[in-house]
Amino acid sequence: DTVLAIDIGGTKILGALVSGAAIKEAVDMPTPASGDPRAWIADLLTRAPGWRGRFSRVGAAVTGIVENGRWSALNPKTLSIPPDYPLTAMLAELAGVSAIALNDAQAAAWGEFDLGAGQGTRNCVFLTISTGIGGGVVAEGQLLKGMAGHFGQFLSDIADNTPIENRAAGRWMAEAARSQGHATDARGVFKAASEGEGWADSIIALSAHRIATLCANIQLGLAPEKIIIGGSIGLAPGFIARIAALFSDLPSRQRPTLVAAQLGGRAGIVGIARIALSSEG
Ligand code: ADP
Ligand code: BMX
Repeated sequence: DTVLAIDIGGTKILGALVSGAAIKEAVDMPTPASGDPRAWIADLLTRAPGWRGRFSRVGAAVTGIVENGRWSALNPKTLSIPPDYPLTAMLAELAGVSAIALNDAQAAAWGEFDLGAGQGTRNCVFLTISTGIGGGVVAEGQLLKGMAGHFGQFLSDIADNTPIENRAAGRWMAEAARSQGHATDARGVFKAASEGEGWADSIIALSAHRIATLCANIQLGLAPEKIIIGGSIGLAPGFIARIAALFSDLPSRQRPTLVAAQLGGRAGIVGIARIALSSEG
């Protein structure tokens, strides 16, 4: 059975035909900053004209929260979504088959648990370091859904009401660069750091420090066997090692084990396709 799998992030949208664990074909486009998600998906499908009739279900892994098929943003800075958006109904109508949808990091957690770096564990956490920071939890072999795992929304102080992702993820890196007179995105910050720019290295160091703190706290809360790191920033060369280096003073039983997502940027696509075909889908 083949699934049309779609991953809508704050920066990019991926579409793929997935059969089992195999991605047969894939297309991508930047995520529009505003407008109707229906037009985004219609645009994506025009980039894959030969796909119609080749899939039996649609599965969407999306940034934000999905409840009863309706989609909303928790943090509109990561992606602004029309409130209470009827996502599965729109997908089913455009694709002509039934649709399911789940949070992007939850879907990716399942993909990695089932077919990637989480294989062989019973308890693992997936963290995407991307436009924002998303999380998914597999506990005793079960994926936790709903609000569970929204680690990017962790607050350092209830009074200032600012989620950690607004001080560590891709959108923040671009803002931090701009505030120092460098008009670039997070990718540009990594490039500048690799060329020896101290301002860029400082931004990455601060992000790594905050994410290390987050991981240490996740370890205390859930004791996962592994914390699997994905997202384009999480998977940027050297970033995981930089976070892990900050754990050296922790007692060994409190120290997180960080590993890179084996499915890379495709964890969400693969995970949602598996879920779409499973009985619970
Ligand atoms: P999404 O948030 O849409 O799921 P990504 O996982 O690609 O997408 O994360 C997007 C963020 O990653 C953006 O802030 C972008 O600037 C940054 N980024 C993209 N490519 C790279 C790269 N090669 N190195 C570092 N950062 C990157
Ligand atoms: C935010 C939140 C999460 C999402 C995470 C990663 C929104 C729109 N999104 O914390 O639901 O999992 O970002 O999203 O509130 P990404 O776009 O960075 O992959």
